[in-house]
Amino acid sequence: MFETRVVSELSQKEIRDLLIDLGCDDEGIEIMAPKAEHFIIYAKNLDPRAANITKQEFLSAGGETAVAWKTLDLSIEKSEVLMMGTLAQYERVIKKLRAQPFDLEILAEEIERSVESYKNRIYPSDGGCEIMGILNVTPDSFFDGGRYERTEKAVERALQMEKNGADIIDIGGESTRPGSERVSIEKELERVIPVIEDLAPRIDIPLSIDTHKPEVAEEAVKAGADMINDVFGLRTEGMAKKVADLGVPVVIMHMQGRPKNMQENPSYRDVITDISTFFLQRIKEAKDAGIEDNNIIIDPGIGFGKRLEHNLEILKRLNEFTSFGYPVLLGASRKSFLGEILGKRADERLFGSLAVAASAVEKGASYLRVHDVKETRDVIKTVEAIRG
Ligand code: PT1
Repeated sequence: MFETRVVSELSQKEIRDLLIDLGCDDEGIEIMAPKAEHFIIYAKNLDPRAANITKQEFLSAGGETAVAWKTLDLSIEKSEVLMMGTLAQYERVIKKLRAQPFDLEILAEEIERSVESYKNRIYPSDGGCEIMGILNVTPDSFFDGGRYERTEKAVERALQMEKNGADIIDIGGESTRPGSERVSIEKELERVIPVIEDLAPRIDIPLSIDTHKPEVAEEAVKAGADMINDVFGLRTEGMAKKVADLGVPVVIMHMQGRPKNMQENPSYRDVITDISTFFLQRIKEAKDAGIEDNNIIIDPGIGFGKRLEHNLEILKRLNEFTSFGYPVLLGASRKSFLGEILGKRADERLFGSLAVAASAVEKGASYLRVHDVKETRDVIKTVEAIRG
């Protein structure tokens, strides 16, 4: 009897080990290992002539590239392509594209960078996915009472999260849940600054300020915050410049609409492509403003102007965002899409949240923004142990 199994999705190292076990010689391994890895890469904004050349080069290398009918007869201004091939074929095509017109030299470079980033996910500092513990300093039941009491409780909770294994504490003074009203600069400062001032000298992990306002970002960093988490993705007037001046890392999150009305009618052509296009625009603006490449983190913004199907598509294809070469942050903890899947209230969504955490780590997320630090720590440790 034969024994046949599908063996796929292996890294170059795993492929090479398999070939050694099989008894291939060194020369054979060099030739075959790059043929065992496959990629499908999407690119848009190509001149249709460039798209056609790309298709020819892939076909000649034994791969394939899908283009629209309108690309073939040049009746379209810009083309999208879906390139398909083995690593070996990509290497051949990249060499050929370098000598071609219509910006194909640039496409060659971008393909190379995407593959490289996708294969070697970016991790913060010493590797491993990091936990960002959520500290909401907004008036809800937990923080009822006076300002002093509120600060005390918030500090206590942050220190507890540190003990439980958080790597970062994310402090927010303006709720951005669906339907939330805006908060004035003064109100937001009044909520978060005392907490940061009290906490900074007493805690060993970095503090993040969840704000889209340049004024709040500045005061928070002065008070001891180490990074900025911007759910508006640097779109508030003056924010990109402010973050550049402060010289701290920033999370650029995607949101369609504003919290007040973002869930009214979310719509996308393709949710992954649309969010990717948004990231590339925002990253360009961030860099133009003077923000350093290694200070940028991207976040697809689960629940921010997204229907259930959009949130699920993002989670399923989260790995695609790693090809830009920036760490990916995900915030899905206890969110309402879990309520839609499970039919459970926010306080009953722990296991759903942990399932999302496991899946996100597996797909290359570098940071998880969560309420349940202790439980998420175990999930990350376990998934990373399996991945090796
Ligand atoms: C997030 C995030 C955030 N989420 C980042 N910052 C919130 N970087 C606040 C719901 O559908 O994902 N990434 N800051 C909280 N926002 C929401 C949104 C909370 C939607 C709940 C929902 O329930």
